[in-house]
Amino acid sequence: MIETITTKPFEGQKPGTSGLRKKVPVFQQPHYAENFIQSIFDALDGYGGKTLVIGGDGRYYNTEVVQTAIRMAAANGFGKVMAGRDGLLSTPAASNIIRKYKAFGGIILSASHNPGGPDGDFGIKFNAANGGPAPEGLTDAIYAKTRAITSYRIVKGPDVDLGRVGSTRVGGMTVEVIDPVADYAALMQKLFDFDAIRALIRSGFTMRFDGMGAITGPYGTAILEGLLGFPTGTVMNGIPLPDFGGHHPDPNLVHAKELCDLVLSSTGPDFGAASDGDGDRNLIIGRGMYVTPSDSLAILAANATLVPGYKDGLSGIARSMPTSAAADRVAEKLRIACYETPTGWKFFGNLLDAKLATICGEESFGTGSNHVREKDGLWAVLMWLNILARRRESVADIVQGHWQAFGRNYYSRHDYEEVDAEAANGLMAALREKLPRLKGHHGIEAADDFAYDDPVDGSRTTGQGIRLLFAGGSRIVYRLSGTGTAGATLRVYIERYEADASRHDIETQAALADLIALSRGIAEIEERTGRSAPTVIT
Ligand code: VG1
Ligand code: CO
Repeated sequence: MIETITTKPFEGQKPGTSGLRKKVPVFQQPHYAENFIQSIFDALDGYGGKTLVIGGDGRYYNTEVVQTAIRMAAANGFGKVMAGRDGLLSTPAASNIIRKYKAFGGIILSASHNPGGPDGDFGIKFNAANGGPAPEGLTDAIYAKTRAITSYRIVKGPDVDLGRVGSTRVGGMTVEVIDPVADYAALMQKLFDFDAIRALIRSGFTMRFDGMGAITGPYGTAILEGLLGFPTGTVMNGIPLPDFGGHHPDPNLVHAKELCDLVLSSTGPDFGAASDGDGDRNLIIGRGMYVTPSDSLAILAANATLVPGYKDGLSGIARSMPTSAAADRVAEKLRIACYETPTGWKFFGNLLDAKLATICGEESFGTGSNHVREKDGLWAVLMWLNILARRRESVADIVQGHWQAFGRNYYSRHDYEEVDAEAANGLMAALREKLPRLKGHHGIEAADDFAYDDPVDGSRTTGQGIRLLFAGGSRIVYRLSGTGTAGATLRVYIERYEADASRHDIETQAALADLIALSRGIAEIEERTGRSAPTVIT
């Protein structure tokens, strides 16, 4: 039954910010997915007889790779696979299943916020027993295995019926097909005051949730409409589709435009939210008020004790380096630590495991807590709902009140997508070379290439983004994306702190105009990439 198939390494199977992401046709090459999955197993030890969780965001090619991964897990000696029905599991739900059932780890099939479909993107990542993305040491080991692989093991046989909850066997291994939503919904009910949110809804509070044709549709429908009682139709684009209905499942002002237009209008619902392809990102908007992810992190942290799951307070806050310093000000007031990590959720795992941080966030619409080891879109939505239910103020009032108390960190990210990779690398190299000479010019107080020393395991990660730090807390940060699949994406993060409440209502791009111009000039963006403006501004 077990076959050993001879294979040869593929170039470039190096995991990025969050797993291996490539175009679907790349993954469809014979042996391509198999090589990567075998390399994951080859980099691991001691999984014989243990449980592996498998699921994905339902994008095109999901089912095929779920079937392959199940048969390879059987051939490699796992004792059991737990798979979501129809091969579906949101990323935070998968993290929860791994933790709850003490699995050895999980394989999550997703390219997250990247578009799907036959010409879209696909991805594979491994999460460890703590439920979190493989740390760097492990992704490096997986990559090394992909470069040396000579064969993989797979059980031959018919496909597993993934359409029904229940148990079957593949080779010597048990396959348990589980409801993808139930355990996650149970966890949310433990953390949040559903009665308080129900009372808020009865008082006339309205919301819209955009599933973006991706994985959170079923979760949003079950929890928001089913358990909480929001009216049917509150969840839009709620059915997961292999191509996300043609949407780009990235919950931001550009790609969730329909929702944003609706909620930002004066007649819109009180509250709007969206999630991404695999359910780990969140967009939060109130009537007439878009909440930046950096502000959202700070506000959730400042109000966390209103929520049952966090009533005893936070041990610490962690944010990725490019995320604004709004959360730092909250941590300071709460007299707790604030950690600054490189981009990517894998860097939060150690802090959460060691109980150094309770809430974490990234400027890229990612927020989460110690309840799982991934960022969690619906969790953030429920945090907001619970806080709104307790405070009974509008989103706009809560945000403005927060700025008044802490000051406002004007913040924006400018993405230059799919630029020529050589030009982008040249731009970063030139910036790096310039670093020692920048101090003292344009008000720059310090300039460096961010490096992180993990306080738990002592590992050091270098080259995580060029930072220009100005007097008064302003910053410009440059880094190249590690999740794209075509060319290079240059991300420029711009931030300015404003303490004076009478200057908190300036339009963001206008408030940052000087720094934006400087960000383009110092890095010679137009000269080097031919781009006079970013493709996406969030
Ligand atoms: C982007 C974001 C980063 C996030 C990562 C994965 O990475 O900037 O903050 O953790 O996506 O999110 P990059 O390297 O392209 O900047 V997801 O929802 O795509 O798993
Ligand atoms: Co995602």
